[in-house]
Amino acid sequence: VYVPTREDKFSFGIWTVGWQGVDVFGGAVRPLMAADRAVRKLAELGAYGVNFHDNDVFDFDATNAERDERIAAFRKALDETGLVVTTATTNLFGHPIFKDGAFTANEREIRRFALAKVMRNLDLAAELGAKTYVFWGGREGAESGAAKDIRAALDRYAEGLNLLSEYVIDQGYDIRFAIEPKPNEPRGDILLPTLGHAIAFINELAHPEIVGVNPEVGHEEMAGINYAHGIAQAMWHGKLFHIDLNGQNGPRYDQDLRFGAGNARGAFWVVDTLLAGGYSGPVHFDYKPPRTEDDEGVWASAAACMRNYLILREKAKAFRTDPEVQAALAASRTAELSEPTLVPGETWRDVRDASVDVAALGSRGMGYEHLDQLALEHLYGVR
Ligand code: GLT
Ligand code: MN
Ligand code: MN
Repeated sequence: VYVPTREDKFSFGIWTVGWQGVDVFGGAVRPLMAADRAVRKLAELGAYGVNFHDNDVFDFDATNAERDERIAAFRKALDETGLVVTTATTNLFGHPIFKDGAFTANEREIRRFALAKVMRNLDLAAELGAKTYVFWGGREGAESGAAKDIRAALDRYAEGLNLLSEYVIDQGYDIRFAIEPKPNEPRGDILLPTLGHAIAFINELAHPEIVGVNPEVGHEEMAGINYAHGIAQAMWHGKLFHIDLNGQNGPRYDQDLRFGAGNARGAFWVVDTLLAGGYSGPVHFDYKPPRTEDDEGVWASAAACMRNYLILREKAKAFRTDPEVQAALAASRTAELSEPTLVPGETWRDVRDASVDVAALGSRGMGYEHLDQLALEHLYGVR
């Protein structure tokens, strides 16, 4: 049990297991990992797919020959393992040229360079079969007030995504975009800080139909937001194109813990929400094996992401099928929320003078404590 299969559609960013542990206070603790090694090891562990940045595969300043060689090795590993490239993205944050952003850099030449970099990797993404292309705008933001005209920056952000949408459409690529929100880090304040900001922004774009979101557990929790509620709303809008699952302990720096660590109770509701909403995209993990880990620890943590998802999936299903839970849900009138407030044919005239038993309804408890205790007992493993 809890052994991942390809049907579970687990995928990982190449940069996750490949993270060398460089942080603000210290250098690398692990050797460089080539993308093809990550692919082979992830396949062994039972993953289904991968996601990559252009520069996870080849260096920013690679010559064309070096680039081709790295891509060939990556492709060979994919072919030999059967791992699928579900998703791709662009590194628009690592190089000093992006220190003030990519699509929203004040300097126009940098914006033009960023667009070219994305288009080039969109070609590779399409070639490798990726269906989703992620935009995490980590450097699109500011540390101070006057540095960035936010409305102009949003104009440029939209201009960039509109141009890239047109590129994908003109090239006939079967690719959709997914914006990944984050409130801060590495910039002091990042544009499109939460799911809600991103969804509202998408509605202003020229091709909103091909743009959705890629919410990350930790990023929403850094903003103090309930991730399960967030993805439920994204699904309600038809915008949950992709997910970045990981773990986080409340509002602090981006921890990128393995999925199921950190806010474990939140993770239970995340899995429950994905099941309820019929999410069918890749179950993608974006985490960082802590700096304390050696190579063995890296693979232990990658395996744990998948195992924790499977454990929580079992628990969520057991919770939903438990007769006591079903009785508690009924006692809490949860199904009644799906009934429209008006019956067909009614108008505001029918409720304008509605009279209800205010005292009775006001004094009647909801029974949520009992219901939630049942959920916790499933999670704690005593039911
Ligand atoms: C970076 C970031 C992630 C994003 C990746 C996509 S890169 O590691 O921390 O949250 O998903 O660009
Ligand atoms: Mn993160
Ligand atoms: Mn992410």
